[in-house]
Amino acid sequence: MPLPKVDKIWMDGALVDWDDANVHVLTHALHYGSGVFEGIRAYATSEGPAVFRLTDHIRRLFNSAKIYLIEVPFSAEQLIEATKETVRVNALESCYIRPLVYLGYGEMGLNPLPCPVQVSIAVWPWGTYLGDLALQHGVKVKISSWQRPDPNSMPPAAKATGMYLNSSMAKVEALKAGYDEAILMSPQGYVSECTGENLFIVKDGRIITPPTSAGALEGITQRSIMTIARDLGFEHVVANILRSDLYTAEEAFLTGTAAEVVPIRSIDDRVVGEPGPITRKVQETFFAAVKGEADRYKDWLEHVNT
Ligand code: PPE
Repeated sequence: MPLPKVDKIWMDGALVDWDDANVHVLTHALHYGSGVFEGIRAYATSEGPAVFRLTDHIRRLFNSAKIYLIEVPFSAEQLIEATKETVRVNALESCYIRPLVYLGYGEMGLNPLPCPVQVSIAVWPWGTYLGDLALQHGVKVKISSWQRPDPNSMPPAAKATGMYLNSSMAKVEALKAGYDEAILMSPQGYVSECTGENLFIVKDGRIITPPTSAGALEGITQRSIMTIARDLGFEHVVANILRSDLYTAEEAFLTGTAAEVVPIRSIDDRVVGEPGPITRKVQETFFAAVKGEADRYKDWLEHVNT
């Protein structure tokens, strides 16, 4: 589906027209994947558009940059304000938000330190990432032949642009084999996560999600789901999961900003089935939270008009 255009994109401190938000072909990040980014969503609420956990996302962006020794030429407060401004000027009630910090044009070669650091924030309307049917009835997933990189090869904790070649290969492999999504394992043989989502299973009534040490990104949706699980009184734990645990899970779902909360209906053709009661309950609570319909989670919403 082509990207729906909006009016303005924030680039290095200024709002520019969508069609003018371009870079030179010798931009370092195009050649070496030297960038870090975030995926954030703003939702329509009764008090206008609100960005879900914006401060947490910007904090993770700075941590990703720190891991790669990229000095962001703006403060977190400036990027938070710039994000809100970009949503506001485009008059969007709800949207996806893509802040990107990347090494720009001016130097080539593998030493990134002399490169200029550039920052952009784009927003666009983005509906359900895996489709409406997926949200209701779940997706078919396949364990990938591709693994997540070892944390000493490429740190999965940093949301770096180059890292996503790994995810893309797993995604394409799964799609070509007739599945919707892939699960990647860690080099140590534990379940890591999906291509752009964290993974949860339910076993013996307990909600389990893998740790960062198994190659998963510290997901902000994942963390929100753990809080929701706690508040709903469900037993929940961050722990290593084996491939066989996936095959015998009572329920399974994936979480991410783009994907939101999506049930899994089968894993490598082992049927999990229609979404179970725990999946339904956390999914329903998550959607109430992001829309500002759950008082308990109002702190997660950062309104763009205030
Ligand atoms: N793991 C990976 C590898 C990942 O990329 C994401 C987000 C997550 C887990 C979930 O994290 P969080 O969004 O904080 O709950 N993936 C972003 C990019 C997806 C894309 O297609 O691009 C996202 O969901 O915005």
